Amino acid sequence: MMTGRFITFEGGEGCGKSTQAARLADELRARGVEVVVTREPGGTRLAELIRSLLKDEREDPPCDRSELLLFLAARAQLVRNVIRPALAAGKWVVCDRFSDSTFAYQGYGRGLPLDALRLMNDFAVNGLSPDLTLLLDVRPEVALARMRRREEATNTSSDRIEQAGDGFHSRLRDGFARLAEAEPGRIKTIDANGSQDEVWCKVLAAVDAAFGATGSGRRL
Ligand code: Z5A
Repeated sequence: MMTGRFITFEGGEGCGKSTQAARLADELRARGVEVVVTREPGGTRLAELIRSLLKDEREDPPCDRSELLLFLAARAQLVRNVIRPALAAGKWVVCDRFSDSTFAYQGYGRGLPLDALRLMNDFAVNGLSPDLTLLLDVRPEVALARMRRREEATNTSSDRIEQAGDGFHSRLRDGFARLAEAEPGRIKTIDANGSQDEVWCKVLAAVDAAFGATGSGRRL
């Protein structure tokens, strides 16, 4: 059976994941690779509904444990209905956030126990792990400036999770760094403070180093 490749983008908000994920998908398609681009939470009808539940301002916001369960429910659905079928068909999947976001946000950020998160996440994904994770690391002030510019351009304001506060965001960045330290083979940290083109060069170099420049090689 053919198997595709599974690439995830991770990082704090405003790090440029969505921008770079779209660019990578375009590049891979130009190289003749069939690509599915998706995101978390979301990517299926049910998971997009869960996304709205999680992101919208609510009178009854989810507590930390129900927030976790909602993220995992969305992930289980995405893995079962989109990611595994695509990989089995030999397609490459590029996903904006995946399990590492749960460990960083709900674990390091919210303080839920990591051991429990790993067990529960493993149940949700049924053992699936990305072949390559690109962690886009930006200084908080750079990310904040990008988010402000976007809010001004789109006339929107920060959502519930984005408003979590400075302590949360520094725990988050530190958490992502620890995850990368623990799995240097899978998680590649990319300095994402520069321009979109500068970051893109680093993203492409990391993908080519992992899979070969044609896009068809195996992970080294
Ligand atoms: N979450 C969680 O808690 N647990 C989980 O398990 C999962 C998620 C899966 C999802 O929000 C939220 O859910 C997220 C984590 C939590 N929390 N927050 N907050 P989302 O999907 O709506 O948003 P996001 O994932 O945080 O992404 P984002 O805010 O849209 O940012 P991004 O995708 O990293 O960046 P971008 O959209 O590509 O770029 C942001 C802006 O900067 C945009 O205007 C770009 O044009 C601009 N940009 C991008 N790159 C650059 C460079 N290099 N220079 C200058 N400007 C740039």
